[in-house]
Formats: sequence, structure tokens, C-alpha cells
Amino acid sequence: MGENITRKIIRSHLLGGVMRAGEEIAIRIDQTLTHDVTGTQAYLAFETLGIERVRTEKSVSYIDHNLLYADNKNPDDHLYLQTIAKKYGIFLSKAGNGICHTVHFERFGVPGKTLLGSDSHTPTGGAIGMLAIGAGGLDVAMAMAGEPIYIKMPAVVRVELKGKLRPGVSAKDVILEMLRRYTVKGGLGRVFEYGGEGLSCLNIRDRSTIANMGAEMGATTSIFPGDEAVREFFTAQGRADQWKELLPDPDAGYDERAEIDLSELEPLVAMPDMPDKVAKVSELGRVKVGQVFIGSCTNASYTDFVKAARILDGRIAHEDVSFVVAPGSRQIFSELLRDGVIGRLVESGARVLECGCGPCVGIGQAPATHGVSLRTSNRNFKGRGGTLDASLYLASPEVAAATALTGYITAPSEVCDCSVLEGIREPETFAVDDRLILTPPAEGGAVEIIRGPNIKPMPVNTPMPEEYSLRVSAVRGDNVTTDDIIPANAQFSALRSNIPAISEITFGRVDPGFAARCREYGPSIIVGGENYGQGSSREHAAIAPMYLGVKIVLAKSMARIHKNNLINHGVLPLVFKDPRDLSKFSEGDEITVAAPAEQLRRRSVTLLNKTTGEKAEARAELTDREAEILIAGGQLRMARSRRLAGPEK
Ligand code: MIC
Ligand code: SF4
Repeated sequence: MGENITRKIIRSHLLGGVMRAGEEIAIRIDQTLTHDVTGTQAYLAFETLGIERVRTEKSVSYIDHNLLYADNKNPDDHLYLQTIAKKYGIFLSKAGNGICHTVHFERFGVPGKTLLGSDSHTPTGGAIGMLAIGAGGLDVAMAMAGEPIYIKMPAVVRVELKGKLRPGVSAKDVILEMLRRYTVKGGLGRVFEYGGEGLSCLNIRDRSTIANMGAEMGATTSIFPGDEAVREFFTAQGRADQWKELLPDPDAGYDERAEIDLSELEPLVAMPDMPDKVAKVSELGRVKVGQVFIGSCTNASYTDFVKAARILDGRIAHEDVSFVVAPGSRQIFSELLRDGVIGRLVESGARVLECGCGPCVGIGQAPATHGVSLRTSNRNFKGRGGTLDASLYLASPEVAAATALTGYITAPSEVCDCSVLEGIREPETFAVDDRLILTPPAEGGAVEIIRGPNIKPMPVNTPMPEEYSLRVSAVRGDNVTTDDIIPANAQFSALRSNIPAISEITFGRVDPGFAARCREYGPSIIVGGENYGQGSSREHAAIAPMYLGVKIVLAKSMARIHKNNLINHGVLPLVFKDPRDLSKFSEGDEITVAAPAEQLRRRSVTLLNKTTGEKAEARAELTDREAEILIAGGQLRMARSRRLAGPEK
């Protein structure tokens, strides 16, 4: 039997383990990416590894998330990143050049290569046939040091695309349909590999929308073939020589299969507060909105904005709507300017922002109190837009433009003849200008690193004790997101390089007393429901609780990246053997775990609730390697003690 694309890439990068779904494998990483709000911790960790230059084929540091300079913090972080890049041989994409995922597949990605990024939407690179995986900053630091990345061999799902999308229906509706079917946790341990005749109606930007939002299903990644469409894209980018054909073998086997008939899809919308709460726009009723945002790494391409401009057709956005647009990259921005599209959007009342993440993650343009915002981005968790009681809906640029016009969530067919959306194509050649990408000098030894006063060293955990004596610092329900644990907005994201400061806002939106309680309790345990830690890769959601004394997170199930982040920072992730045992825990209870290291090695841990006298059994779903990291007190402590022990003989 032939091989699928995912297995081909893994096989050619395999450094250890057996390629059987669920087994731990080690793979070589060719490229890495970081951005400003996860990058500072990644580079602080990298600095402690004592390595002179990155050991990847290409590492790129992007400045795209927190671009507001309201005080010294963000510009200081950006200067730090710029000097680090020079010193260690990293390319730096300056503020204004665009969102990391968009720029990366435009300018750096290569079919068949592996990419590890300190951002959960790194899988966007799957649009061009890369195996692109999101991770915490420490994992990316290790990859930059030439270490392999360890993942569970995923089950590969072939998603057969049939038929053709109708005008007014687009890539966002494809991925919303996937989310409707698989939910926010259905992708765990899976790679979604897309193929079939339906690919022909999806350009590379459309594919990037689908690959991007595969992250919302908790998937390891999503991938498309490195086919003719990718070759055309590379030619238009002036990178034809870097294209490599990468197709599944005709008789390739898959672990699972799914099928979508594109011609049957209609405009969809994800309702508040989860990306998998998907409904048909036609069945939604009249939902009035106060804000429409077209942007983010999901849907901010040239074609996305041309479609919006055609729907708006010079008409003005509804008087009650704040209509905000942000092109995904400088390249896209230039093309839109060149072709007069930005002018037409401005004519329709659009407020044009610089290329960056911005409103997607609450960095500017927060909705009003109890506001309703419709966005083309990928996450609509509570508070994500910066206003806790606002309601966020996610939809395609077509629905966004129609909604901007009417002021309520509207299908494009209600405001225009959708044939105007036919035949819209990406430019044949892109406006390539890499002058905002700084190439590192050949030698970085003399470069002085500039470290602003807000940049504090990364805290390191202590080794596992003989016994845990803990208090329950929080009991939470299902689908806790990393946005719940460490909220992101303009103010909080500026604290990403200062763990003592950012730890104060841990669970701040949902449980403002959490940090104070942790200080009062000392060592503690968090108890949670299904899919704990879903969403963003931000490792602060592991480091900040660790800094506050959290030693164990016990949940019904856990999201992949967050679980890795907990392990990396020495916080023990445990899963209930019987999920009903969640009810045995209440805030403030005293919990003991005897001889945790021994129990961990057996992968089975008993927790005694001294307050109630009850016991709960948990599984430690860990590999030997992970168990040893935890016992040592996390990756950094392990690396440190290895260094103190000197080179291996
Ligand atoms: C996000 O979309 O949530 C972010 C902000 O890009 C995060 C990264 C971060 O929190 O720093 C992500 O997706 O990993
Ligand atoms: Fe930026 Fe939003 Fe994409 Fe995250 S999801 S990388 S915040 S645009």
C-alpha cells in the first residue's frame, strides 16, 4: 500500500520511534517560527541553552501580535527580539510585514519540510504541503537548538473534497463544517489530509483558511498536497525553484476517512462562545451586530477583500456597524492598494488597520459592552475580543461584508447577485518586497542584546518532591481555554515577557481571586473537565500557574499543546480514570499524593482528599521521557543539570 503525504514527511524526518498511531515519535524540524508574544519566552529559554547559532535550516521571528506602542513594554520586547535574531542567526520579520503564518507560507515555507511554531495556528503552512505543527515556546527553543520534537504519531484522516463551492460559499464554510462534525476536541491525535477533485476550486489562500482553523479541532495539524496550485503560487511568489511536488501515492492508505460535498455547503457561522457551535446563516434569525472585522491569519487574503469589496459595491456600511479590516500581510496590503480595493473598502466605511493580529486577540477594536461582533478570524471564546460580555460570531468574508451592510448577520445572496463573486483570482504575480525581513549577519558574537526593564528571566520549577501536599486552587468545567487561563488583550499581552507580573492575571477573567488564593495556599492542584487547555499555544498558561505554585493539573482530558507545556515546565498533567471523580474535589480541599515519582513511573497516581477522606485514581498518560522531565522539575532544570554534569562520556 502506498503512503499518504503526512507519513511521507514524517518518514523522511523520523529520528526515533515507530510510526504507529498513538506512539511517541521524534522528528527533525527544518524551520521554526515565533512571534512577539510567545517569542520572548522562547528566546529567554534558548539563551539558557548556551548555543551560539540556531541549528535549523531557517528560523524566523515575527513581530505581528502586539503592535500597539502605548508604553515602553512592546517596543522594548521588539528590540530584544531584533537583537536576539541578529545574535543567533534568525530572520526577523518587522512589525508591519504581516501575520507570521501568512508571511511564512508566502516567503519561507517549502512543501515536504517540517515547521514548528510557537503558535497554535502554525498548521496554516499545511496549505503548501508542509508538516507544520504548533508548540510551546520551550519546544521551539529546543528545535532551534537542533533537538527533535516529540509528538504522538497521528492518525491520518483523508478528507475527500467533492464537487465545487457555489459563489457566496467559501473555504471558511468548509472548515466550519469540519468543526460542526468533529467539535473542538475531535481532532486530537489526528492530522487532516485534504484531497480530491474539490481541491481545484480552492486556491492556496483558501487552503490556508482550512489548514489554519484545523487548530480549532485540536488536530496535530492539517495538510494539503504540494500540487500544481502550489507550484503556481510559488511561481507568483518568485520562488518556483523552491517548489517540490508532494502528492499522496495513488493507493495511499489512511487511518480514517471523511467526505465533504462542497456543492452542498451553504454560508455557516460559529456562534458564541465556541468555534464548533456552528449554524447555517439562513437558520440564524435576525442577529444584530455592532462590529464586523475582516482580518486575521484565517481570512485576510487578496481574494477575501476583493470579494468583500464586490459585495459592498460602493455602498456604505450600516450606521450601527464599526467595520474594521486588516490585510494579513504587507504583500496582500500592497496588492489591494495597487488594485484600488482598499480605496473601495474605505469608500464603504472600512477602518483600515495595519497588518497584524489586532482585533483577533483583543489587541484593539474591542466590542462595546454586551456588543456583538462578526469576525473572519478563528476563535470566539468568551472575552477573546477584549470585552468579557461581548458575543463573537465567526464567518466568511462574504458573510462579513453582507453583514456590514445590513447590520445583522446576513448571507451574501441577500444583498447581491452572487455571480459577482465568480472568477475572482489571486494575482498572477505577487508584490514581492522582503525589505521588512531582516537577514541575520553571518556572525552574531559581538551583537549586544537589548533587554528592557519588563523582560524578566524565565522561572524554573523545582524537582518533584517525595510527597505532594496540595490544596485545590480551582475546580473548572469542560473546554477551559488558554484564553481563560491567561487572557490576551493589549494590556495583558504586553506582560508576556514578565512572568511575575502576568501570573497576577491567571484565570483573572473567570476567577479574579485565583492568584491571591494560590499565594495563600502554597503548592496547589487545578481540577478541570474535558479538553482542558484548548486553544492557543501560549505557554504562559502553564508557566504562570507553575510560578503560583500549581504542581498538578487533573482533568477529564487535555489539549495536546497545553499538556506538553505543562510537562515542559514540570507541572504534572493527570487524567481521571473515572471522570465522575471530578465531584470529589472542591476548592480549598487538601490533597496528598504519596511518592509521586514512583507512581508516575507506573503511570497510575492515587490522590487522597484529606478533607473528605475520598480517593481518586488518575492516569499519567506520559512517555518515559516525559515522566523523567517531570521528575526533574521540567525541561529547563533537566537541561541545566545535564550541563552541570558536564559532557557525556
Ligand atoms: C492566538 O491566536 O490565540 C495566539 C495569540 O496567536 C496564540 C499565541 C499566543 O497566545 O501567544 C496561539 O494561537 O497560539
Ligand atoms: Fe494572530 Fe489571531 Fe492568527 Fe493568533 S489567530 S496568530 S492572534 S491572527
